[in-house]
Amino acid sequence: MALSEHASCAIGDEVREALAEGKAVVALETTLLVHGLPADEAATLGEQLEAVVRAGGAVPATVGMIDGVAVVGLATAEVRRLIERREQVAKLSTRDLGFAAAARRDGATTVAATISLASAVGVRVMATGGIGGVHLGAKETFDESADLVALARTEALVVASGVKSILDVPATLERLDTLGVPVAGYRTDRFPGFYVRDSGCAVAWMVASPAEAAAAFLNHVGFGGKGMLLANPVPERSEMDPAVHAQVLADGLHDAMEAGISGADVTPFLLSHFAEKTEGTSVSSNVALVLDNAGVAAQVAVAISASGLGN
Ligand code: PSU
Ligand code: MN
Repeated sequence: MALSEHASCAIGDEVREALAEGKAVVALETTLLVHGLPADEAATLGEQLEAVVRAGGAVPATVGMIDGVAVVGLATAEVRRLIERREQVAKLSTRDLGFAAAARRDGATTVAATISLASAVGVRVMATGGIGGVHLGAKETFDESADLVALARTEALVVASGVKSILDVPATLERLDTLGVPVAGYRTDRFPGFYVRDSGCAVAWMVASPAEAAAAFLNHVGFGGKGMLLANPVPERSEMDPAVHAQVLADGLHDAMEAGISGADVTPFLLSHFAEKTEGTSVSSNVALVLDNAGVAAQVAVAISASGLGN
């Protein structure tokens, strides 16, 4: 996708240089920092994520919107501004970009908006915690994250620990199948369940190394495919107790229903419920898994750029 002259998207200097030199770049989203985690954790995590990407040999490109300008490669101070002013910062999915730009808003980008912007400037690898998916009760509400269709139409390899456990995991996998988005387990044949390593669902494909992931993605794109999900489970030592997880989840879903929470507010509501009820354990597994995903994404981006077939 090329951006038209009406859409302004700025590229950070370091990202621009890296792209010109064919160096590996990894896109990072801001919704998880601004609307998914408590502010204290988020500020540190934003910087840690960039450091992990660099340690893996790639250049980080954190994506968001500042005063209506979409930016691929935000400066540290800009990421901080989004985190600090979170109340005024919009959660931007693909449908929101144009309106937020016209209104000169500050915005944090979801996976959908992040891959759309990143791929438009030539960055195809992205890391996050968990992608959005089909919500429980979607049969009545039709609540399915735009992340899924964005993956279907955007050339992007997203490294994530599955989808948040607060979603309907089997339905999400069915939708990805329908949309032609391959899901590969990174060194596992189980689909991860975000805070836990096994969601109870299997994956069709498994890769054992960053090079294998890169080869699968490049071949997928070669056959006309677009997005791909590389599912990397939370590191073992940071996994949440699966029994605690199941209980907190059931309570949270009940509370959300009672409070009449719907649409884009469901994810932030349940994530903060988890943080509160597990006294931060969910936050530390969330942080650990996102960092691990950033490291894997950097290695895959390096393997893709080494292939000479672009970023
Ligand atoms: N993963 C997290 N925390 C988050 C999200 C993902 O660990 O806050 C965000 C991502 O930005 C994802 C979005 O794209 O939630 C999905 O929101 P929705 O279901 O409204 O599309
Ligand atoms: Mn939704």
